[in-house]
Amino acid sequence: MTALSTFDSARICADFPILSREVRPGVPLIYLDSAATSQKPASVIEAMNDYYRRSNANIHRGVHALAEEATALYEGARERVARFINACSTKEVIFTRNATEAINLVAYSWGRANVNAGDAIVITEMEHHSNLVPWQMLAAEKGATLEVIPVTDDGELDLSTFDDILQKRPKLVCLTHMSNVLGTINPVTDIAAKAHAAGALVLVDGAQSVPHLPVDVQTLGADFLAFSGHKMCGPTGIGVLWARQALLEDMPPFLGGGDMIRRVYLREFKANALPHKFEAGTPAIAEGVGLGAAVDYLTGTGMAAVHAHERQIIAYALERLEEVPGVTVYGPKAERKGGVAAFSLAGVHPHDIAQVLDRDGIAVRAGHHCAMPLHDRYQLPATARASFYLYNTMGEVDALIEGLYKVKKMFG
Ligand code: C6P
Repeated sequence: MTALSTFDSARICADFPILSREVRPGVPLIYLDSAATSQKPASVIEAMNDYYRRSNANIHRGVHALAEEATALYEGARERVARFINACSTKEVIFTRNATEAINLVAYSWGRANVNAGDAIVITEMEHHSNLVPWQMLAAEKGATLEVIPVTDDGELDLSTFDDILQKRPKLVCLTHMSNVLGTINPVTDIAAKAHAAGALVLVDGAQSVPHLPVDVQTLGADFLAFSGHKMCGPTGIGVLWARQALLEDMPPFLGGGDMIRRVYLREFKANALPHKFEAGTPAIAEGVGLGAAVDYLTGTGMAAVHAHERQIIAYALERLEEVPGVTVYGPKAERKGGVAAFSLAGVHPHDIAQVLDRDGIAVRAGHHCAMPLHDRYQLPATARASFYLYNTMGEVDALIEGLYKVKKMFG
């Protein structure tokens, strides 16, 4: 493997102002923490800046010029997101605060209307807490049970038990498209086909997949897909729930208030049409505009190219990490995962690894990455994690490896 990529990383890097900063004088930033949140291109920052400088107004309410302009910008972002994931209609794109809120929306609205005592909900051992806790809360409230798909030693879903689990006729199967720790890309389409044949719906946590690979909801097989703007070059404070229109039509509203109603009487209300039925109150307008610009940026770059670049980076990163004595990388081989490498270094706490790397401006995350049950599975209190995106280079992988040799030297 050579340290070469076909991607024009220099051009991409130049689009992200933060990537040219020094963390401390003389120490340039090497940002390897995009699974936590991605950096933002200038076009996103400028779109939000322009919105506040030129068009700021509340949306869906006023008839004045600014209100119409702001509404068009926000709804234009919804159209971009719908195209990006190939949704059938903008009615299927609900803006939320983040992936977490999108999953909670399903748990509260669909879950409380459809899950009853004794029903089963399927989760997996590799889920982020956002795709565990809402189902734990729902199951506790309703007296439902949680069935768990385990994870193999190699960091893949162990589907040998799935047929038995489906015998219990679960109402819903919840799984991540890509693990934020192992990087595993799960075979969602196959799992969804089996789940549907057994009468279950499928919720996919796309927080780590939608930013990194082409995702087409018409072929994915999911019924619900949740993702966050801030991990896909967009701002914090905006996320997306995509769901099949027929499901959303049947679901009761989640939050009540302005904008989600068609008519309010003193003692009752009539809900608004989709997608507004699920968007109560003044939304994150500037953030919506920023997400629209982020989608334009990713579309312009090409999601297939982003994915291909990350495949090259992760293959090179795994090869180089494995060279370092004492390093263990968790998760499957490069061809079965996205750009995430969680690892440990024998005898060194992950927080110490992260702190020493930070001296050289290398940002990695250390901890349980909001996936405690997965860390329990491997009997690990924590891991260090390097995660890559379109702006990372092979040279940055080399810097990470050099940094790890320094960590080893320091901790003997
Ligand atoms: N993972 C990480 O460092 P929110 O916080 O709602 O934007 O995203 C939640 C979430 C859901 N699912 C997966 C697979 C995720 O990775 C995340 C966020 C970050 O891994 C922050 S904990």
